[in-house]
Amino acid sequence: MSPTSDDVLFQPARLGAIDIANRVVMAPLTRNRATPERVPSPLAAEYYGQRASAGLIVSEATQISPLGQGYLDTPGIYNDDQVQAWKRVTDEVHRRGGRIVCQLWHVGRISHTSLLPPGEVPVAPSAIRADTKTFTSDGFVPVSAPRELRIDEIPALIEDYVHAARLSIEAGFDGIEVHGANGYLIDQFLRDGTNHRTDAYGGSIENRTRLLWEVMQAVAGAIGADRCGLRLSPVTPANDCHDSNPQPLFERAVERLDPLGLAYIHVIEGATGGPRDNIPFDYHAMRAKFSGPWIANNGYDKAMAIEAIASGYADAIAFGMAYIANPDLVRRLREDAPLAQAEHKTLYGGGAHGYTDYPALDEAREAS
Ligand code: 8OZ
Repeated sequence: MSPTSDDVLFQPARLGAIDIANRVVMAPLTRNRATPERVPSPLAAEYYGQRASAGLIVSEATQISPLGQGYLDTPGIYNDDQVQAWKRVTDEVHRRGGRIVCQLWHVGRISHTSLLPPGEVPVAPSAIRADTKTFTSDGFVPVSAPRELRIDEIPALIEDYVHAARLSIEAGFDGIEVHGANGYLIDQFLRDGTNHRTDAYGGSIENRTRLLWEVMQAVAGAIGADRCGLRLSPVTPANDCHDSNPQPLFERAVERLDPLGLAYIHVIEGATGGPRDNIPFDYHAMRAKFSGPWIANNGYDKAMAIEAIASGYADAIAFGMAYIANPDLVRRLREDAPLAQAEHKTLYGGGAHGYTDYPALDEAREAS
């Protein structure tokens, strides 16, 4: 019996080595509730556990090294305390039948010296300061001027991704997702607005996609390509990043990765968290360059999600904002139940309120 069109969203699938129970993915969501030691919040196990009915959870962006941090109170995955804390999260998600990957993050130039080890400044493909702000202990401040990463520093940078990928597996994650989106370090290398290098990592599309390709090859070699995903955002204006010709750039980026056999590619369509049509881009042409699983994201509702999967374009759909206030989003989508709205002032930072206290449908009905 072939599934009815509604059912396609709730069918199991495989993303590389990761079996998912349905096609609803929880997108990575920065919540700024880590401890001052950059260890995930003690509440994180409950928060992610509440959302374990997602086919796959992508963790909040998690820095691969102290230099990869760009905001206050975001967690890392580069030391043992972090591994132990993440282990509690992955155990709880698995206990509740879910799957979770760790999103590996290096912010590059989107940082401030007050967040970095003493004497360090943010690193970037080129010494071009972003016209944006970040959140520090002094509130929102302009990001610091970055320095150009030297070519002889790139092997150690790649090693930081590998180390974080290995620690992710040690912490019980089902895999990793490299954060190649939203104007952070890898995206800064991809785009000609932020990458003015004249060495093997700048200039041509082959050169600008080199770091991404080397990182993906290295993490795949360390933990298995079928446990490695990647997130990209071809036309987002987030974090002051831009490219003169994104279509061939992103088509080549994914075509180059295709032979690796990655678990999936995850694409933010349009402006992250904003309009889907800010800049014209042919996502189907990009998708055609990659033969593995595809996750689409940004502003999808149930009907759009069903259409994207039923048409064969995507294998799963990631929901970000909806997951803040709807821990049981899968059930709500299945039953066409109303979606709760997230409270904006508790998105970033704070404690349980606005984090672990959004009720599931049954509790919400009992309370009303
Ligand atoms: C919101 C606030 C801070 C960081 C991203 C990791 O845009 C983020 C992020 C989102 O990918």
